[in-house]
Amino acid sequence: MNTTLLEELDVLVIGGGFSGVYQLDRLRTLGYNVKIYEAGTGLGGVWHWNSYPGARVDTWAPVYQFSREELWRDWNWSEMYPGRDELVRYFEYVDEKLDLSKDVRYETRVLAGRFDEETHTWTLVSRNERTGEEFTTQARFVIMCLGAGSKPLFPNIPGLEKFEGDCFHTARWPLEGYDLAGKRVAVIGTGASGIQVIQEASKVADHLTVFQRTPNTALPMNQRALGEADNAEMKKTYPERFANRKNTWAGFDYDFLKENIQDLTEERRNEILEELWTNGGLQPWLGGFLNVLFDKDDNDILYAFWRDKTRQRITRPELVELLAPTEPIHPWGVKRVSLEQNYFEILCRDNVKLVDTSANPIREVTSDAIVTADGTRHEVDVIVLATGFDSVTGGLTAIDIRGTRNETFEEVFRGGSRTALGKATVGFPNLLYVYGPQSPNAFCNGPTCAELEGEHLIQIVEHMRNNGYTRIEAKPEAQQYWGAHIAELTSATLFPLAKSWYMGANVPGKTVEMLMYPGGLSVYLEILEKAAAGGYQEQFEL
Ligand code: N01
Repeated sequence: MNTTLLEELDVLVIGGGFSGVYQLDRLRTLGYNVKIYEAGTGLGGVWHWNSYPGARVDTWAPVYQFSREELWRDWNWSEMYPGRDELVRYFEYVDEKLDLSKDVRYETRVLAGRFDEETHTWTLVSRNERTGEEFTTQARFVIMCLGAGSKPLFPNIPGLEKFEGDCFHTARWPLEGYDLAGKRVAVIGTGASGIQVIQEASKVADHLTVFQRTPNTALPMNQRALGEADNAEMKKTYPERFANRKNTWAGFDYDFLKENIQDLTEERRNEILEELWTNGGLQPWLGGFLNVLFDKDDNDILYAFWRDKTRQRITRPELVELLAPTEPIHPWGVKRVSLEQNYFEILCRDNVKLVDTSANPIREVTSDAIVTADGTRHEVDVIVLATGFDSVTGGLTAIDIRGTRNETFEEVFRGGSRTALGKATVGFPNLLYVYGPQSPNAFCNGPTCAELEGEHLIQIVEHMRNNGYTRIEAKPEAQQYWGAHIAELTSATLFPLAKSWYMGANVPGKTVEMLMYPGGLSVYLEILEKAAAGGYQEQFEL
């Protein structure tokens, strides 16, 4: 830590997405000396980095924004599911309204941190990404606002480095843009990012080869353009939508239905499902039947409904079993459900070829082709790696932060993530998470958690200040309880039956475990409230 001390802060917030912005604004208003360090050149978090063609949000606009009236009163959305560029503009608008940038250090990547037991402060080393210069910061608190997808996952495919064309991960797409027009494009991966980039690439590419390992049980987005009148109408509903979020499982303006799918007649069940499909978006999932996530028979009913609806759209017979198999590969809805716009029709186009890598894996990449196990050479100009992230924990384990036991997160999380309440980890005093491991995280709409969970974090910091405490650390017994509680909740669900990033199963060598708190946002908030009422004595050493 022999670099120049640049500044001393009460709070250092790492990451400038929804969570980081909320923390900066609120803490600053409360009189803390606080800054965001952000590796990118702008605010927005994933929306800054994921600039691939077609990137857009799967949450509908009314609840994909901050709830403060001052921020939504004059802001109009142009689409129900806004695209990445519009979301970047939204962050610029919020920045201007709240005058955030004066307290943000952009292009600043935090590399390392050490805790001083005498002063109860963190000393952190950061690098200016443009100049390469490194400097030191001291902060009483470090608040991690790293999101679920800050560390891209690059596949370990032999020869990938020998490819002489262009190759981009969706989360590291050139910010200045890249034109796929007229090119032979390969997309590896069919998750949320893959689907979106495939949809756009198919419109302009000379030829598109899609490498699919697992079919995506995607739902129709039902995108629609929004005019001024639509926005004016929507704004009348915002206060109620925002107020409802805290009572829901996933932080949306709707929640699971009360009925069990099996208790309904086939006619009634289909009526409800048809209505959910018409509403579009994620409603058939997070506004549908909760039991589907617990009961295999219930799940099979929903899968069959999805399969039959989807099959009607697949015009190439040889693709039917690959895209919407007779039997599900995994239960429906326990791997992230994506939203699509004509995705299934697009895969049937003449300029698109689907390669099933579960049966015919990628063997290697050469200078100009992707070669599959059967020896076929798929010659391409561009490879798009839509292969996802080392999700939820990847941001933390990438930083050389060592706590009181001189261990990094990479070391501490080797056997699985460990936190008390999804807020802090033993051995890392004064380091707190919003949207961290073992919190609702990816099970919660981002802006909702940024505000509602974020507010609890601010309460913790306020509790410290009001009581003159200078050190807070997770208690080992609280951490053990929280991990066991999450494991117990998870074991009652069907989530372990999918090889998904929710379970850390997408990263070779990563412990397979539920990375989020799966009890739902409303219950999580109640638990945090109870902890606050008890002065956090059970959860933290103060
Ligand atoms: O990543 P993913 P993502 N060889 O992990 C495949 C959010 N998000 O970037 O399923 C071959 O979901 C992998 O195959 P399989 C959202 O929460 C939101 O798409 O593991 N294939 C899979 O198909 C989302 O869930 C939005 O068998 C390989 C794909 O790559 C999360 O981010 C938009 C492979 C990875 O899918 C992550 O989504 C975008 C290999 N070696 C993202 N490695 C919106 O809100 C991986 N795959 C719209």
